[in-house]
Amino acid sequence: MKILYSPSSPYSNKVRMAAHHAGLTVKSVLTDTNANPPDLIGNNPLGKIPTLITADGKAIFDSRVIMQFIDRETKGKLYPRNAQKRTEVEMLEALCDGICDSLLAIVYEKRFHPPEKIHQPWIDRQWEKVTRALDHLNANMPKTAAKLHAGHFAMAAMLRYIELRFTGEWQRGRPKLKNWTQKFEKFFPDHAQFKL
Ligand SMILES: N[C@@H](CCC(=O)N[C@@H](CS)C(=O)NCC(=O)O)C(=O)O
Repeated sequence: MKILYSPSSPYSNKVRMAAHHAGLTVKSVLTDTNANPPDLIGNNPLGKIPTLITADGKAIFDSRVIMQFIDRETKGKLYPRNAQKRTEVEMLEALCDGICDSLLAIVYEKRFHPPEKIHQPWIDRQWEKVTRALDHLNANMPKTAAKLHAGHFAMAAMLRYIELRFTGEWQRGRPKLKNWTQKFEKFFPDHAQFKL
């Protein structure tokens, strides 16, 4: 089983940390999406990472589908069994992934356009979503203890990504969020393997 990934991809980071935590053995294969490698395009027409390829060659994407797959393969290591708690965890994951979607939209706007074509109102709109969502998270922090779940990995990956691309720009006024990574890392001792 392998995951096509890039170290700076937050969704890849989420699924790789989650697979490790759940005890699923998966090989990570460094993948440059810009080069459209056949292994990626042939398995995922969207050409996006993460893409998981099972031992019998079946492709699984996107990251939320991969997370559910890992959960089933490991008999429920990532999501709570209780329906209401499960929805809460899935919502936390969706929120953190959604923040990453907006951050990536900003990064790609700048990366793939010549300077005169960069549309600042689009960037501002995406950043508004990010700031609203971060404020919401800071006011509604998930309980974090030894039993980690999918939402924790999504949040850890998102915070690593925002710090990588928007260093020092998100912490002000959000002390709980700012201090959360330290707490998470205490319960996920192998975190250093997954630094962005
Ligand atoms: N919703 C997808 C998003 C995946 C995604 O956008 N991945 C980025 C890297 S972080 C990518 O592959 N970008 C290359 C491209 O869009 O061509 C998921 O959760 O897996």
